[in-house]
Formats: sequence, C-alpha cells, structure tokens
Amino acid sequence: LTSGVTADSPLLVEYRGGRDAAGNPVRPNRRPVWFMRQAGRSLPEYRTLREGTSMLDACLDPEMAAEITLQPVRRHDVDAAIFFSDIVIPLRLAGIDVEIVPNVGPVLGSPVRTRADVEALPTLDDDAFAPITEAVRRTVAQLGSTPLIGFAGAPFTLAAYMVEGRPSRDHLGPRTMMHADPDTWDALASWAADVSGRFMRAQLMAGASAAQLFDSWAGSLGRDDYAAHVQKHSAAAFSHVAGLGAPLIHFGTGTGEILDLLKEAGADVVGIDYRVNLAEATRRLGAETPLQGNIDPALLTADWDVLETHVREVVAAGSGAAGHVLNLGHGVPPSTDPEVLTRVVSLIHEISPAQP
Ligand code: 1CP
Repeated sequence: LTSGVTADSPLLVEYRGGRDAAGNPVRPNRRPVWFMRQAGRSLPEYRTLREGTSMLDACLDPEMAAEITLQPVRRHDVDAAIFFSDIVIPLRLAGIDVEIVPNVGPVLGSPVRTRADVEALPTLDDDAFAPITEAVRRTVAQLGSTPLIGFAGAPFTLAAYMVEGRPSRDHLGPRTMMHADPDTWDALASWAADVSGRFMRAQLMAGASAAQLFDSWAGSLGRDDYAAHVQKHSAAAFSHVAGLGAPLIHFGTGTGEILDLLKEAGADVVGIDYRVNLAEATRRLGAETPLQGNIDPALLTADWDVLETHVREVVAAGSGAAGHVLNLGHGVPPSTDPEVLTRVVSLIHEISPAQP
C-alpha cells in the first residue's frame, strides 16, 4: 500500500482492535470518529461546488471529488475522510446507463431482470478506474496524517438497484430472483461482487487506508436467505482486498440478526446501525471484534442535552469491544445542521480514551 498515513493513527488502531501495524497493543491518544455521508448535502460548501455538475460527473472529476472528500475533514476535524464517490460508479465506468436523479437516487436506463440481461452485462476494464485512482491520490496527498476510507456497494445492495432499476423499499425484485432463478441471481451477484471488489481495490492501491463494504439494504433479507444467496458474494467482493493490510469494515442497516454473518464474510470490523445497542453487538460478535457506530441520526436534531447524553451512552456501550470507532447508525441526513456534527466530534474527542 502506498499510504503515507502513520500506522498508529487513532482510527487504524481502533480498527485493529487496539494494536499498531506490527500487532503490538497500543491505545490511541483520542477516540476516533467519522460520519457516513459526511461529504455531501449537509454542507453549504458542497452545494456551492456541485452547482451545475451532475452527481456522477462530480465523482468522476478527480479535482472535484478530492475537494468534496476534504471539505468535512477541514470543517469537523473528523479522524477519517470517506472517499466521495458512489456505489454505482463501477456501473457507470463499465458503460451502463445509470444516473443519480436528484431526490430519487440511482436510476438505470434498462433494469437487469433476465438471464439474457445478465449475460449482456459489459466487462469493466481496469483502465476505467483511472479517474478514481487519480482522485484518491490527490485526496491522500492533501490529507496529511488523516486516513482515507475507500468503499464499495455490496453485491446485494448493488444488484438491488440493478434489478429494480431504481431505489425501492422492499427489494422484491432481487429477493424473488434469488429463489425463482438462483442461477441468474448468482451470475448477477458475481458480476456485482467483481466490479465492487475491484473498485475497493483500486482505492486501496491508490492510497486509501481502510475500506468499507456497504450492504445498506441487507436488512431486508431473512437470515437464511442472506446465508444461502448473499454472503458468498460479499465474501467474493472482500476477497479482492484481503491481505493488503487494510482494515475491512462491513455495514448494513437492519442487520441485527446477521451481524455474525457480516463478520464471517471477511470483515475485520462490523458497522452497527442505530437499532442495536453496542454492548449487545459485542455479545453477538465477541469482545475481540472492533465495532463502528452507532449514534442515532434522528437525535442530531434533538436538543443538545439529549444528543450529548446519547453520545456518552454510545461511547460507554462500545467500551466492551476491542476497538470502537464512533460513527452514526446510518448516513448524515441532508437537513443536518453541520455545526451540530462539529460539536459531536469535539465532545467525542473530549471524552478521554480508555486506558488499558
Ligand atoms: O446530489 C447529491 O448530492 C446526491 C446525494 C448523494 C451523495 C452525496 C448520492 C446519491 N451519493 C452520494 C455520495 C455517497 N454515496 C458516498 C460518499 C460520501 C460520504 O459518505 O460522505 C457514499 C459512501 C455513498 C454510498 C451509497 N450510495 C450507499 C451506501 C450508503 C448508505 O447511505 O446506505 C447507497 C445506498 C447509495 C445509493 C445512493 N446514491 C445516492 C443516493 C441518494 C442513494 C440512496 C438512494 C436510496 O434511498 O435507495
């Protein structure tokens, strides 16, 4: 890995369960925190920069993507940057007709529903990742000692957009397909695992220090369906980035019943949504599993006293895990007052880290 990040950055120490890069026990000098969707619509400087540029064009403009990635780090003093991109970028890079429609989300020109549709999916050349690699290099060069987290969409979540053709609530299309036509499902999910795995790998090879696989919609699956039809594909995505020395994080919402399966798919760290208390997550995953999460985004608009009490409870609940990186239980809502996020970061940094 080409990352210049110091091996004992608080974020990486927590992701390694309280160890430095050589595996020796250490305690970081502050509690690390970052926020899913910290880049983006909650920031006025983002809205100004993005004006007149479509979402996916912004992602593929290396200078703009780097600048948007850096904005929340400058503003909030968070302990990590999350690369500004989107889970559907590998589809666009493969030549698939996909747009992010404002106030809707990803929309495909032709949904992928039949065996013939899956067989017609394009191949994605490694060269196509050039704008991503360039944006990551520029970002890392400007981040100094703050690590960059790369990411990709997990096969189920990505395939859910491909089958439905747009955001949906219940993900009926992909859930039907995995039972009604499991061979087509496996072919589609394998394709998605390949492009997502290579998207993460491109970011890590260009200098990102960790990577998160987002299976945002995995919570719509029963445990048996996840185990039979989805977990192996997420494991295939992770296999592209195993052994690089970068911590791998696995996150989804509504995943309380499958936390152990998320870990078993190949993750070092499990991201916990706001529905599961972190002490309970540790009971389900074992104390050696580092956790990330899980401040309830709904409380960002509550009175400060209410929010502060909640943040302190989350810190306490996470203290039984070998490592804990503070985050939200899902993304920053677009209407969030950015000053509240800055205040949450300084509160977390004021709570002194646990000593051995
Ligand atoms: O015009 C805009 O500002 C569009 C809003 C937006 C942004 C800022 C979209 C469209 N994507 C992004 C960036 C993005 N997407 C990031 C990087 C920034 C950061 O985290 O700070 C990341 C990590 C994602 C990942 C992503 N895209 C996920 C997984 C995370 C999650 O929230 O669960 C998902 C599900 C998507 C799809 C997507 N892209 C955009 C939207 C609005 C959606 C969700 C649509 C839906 O509800 O189904």
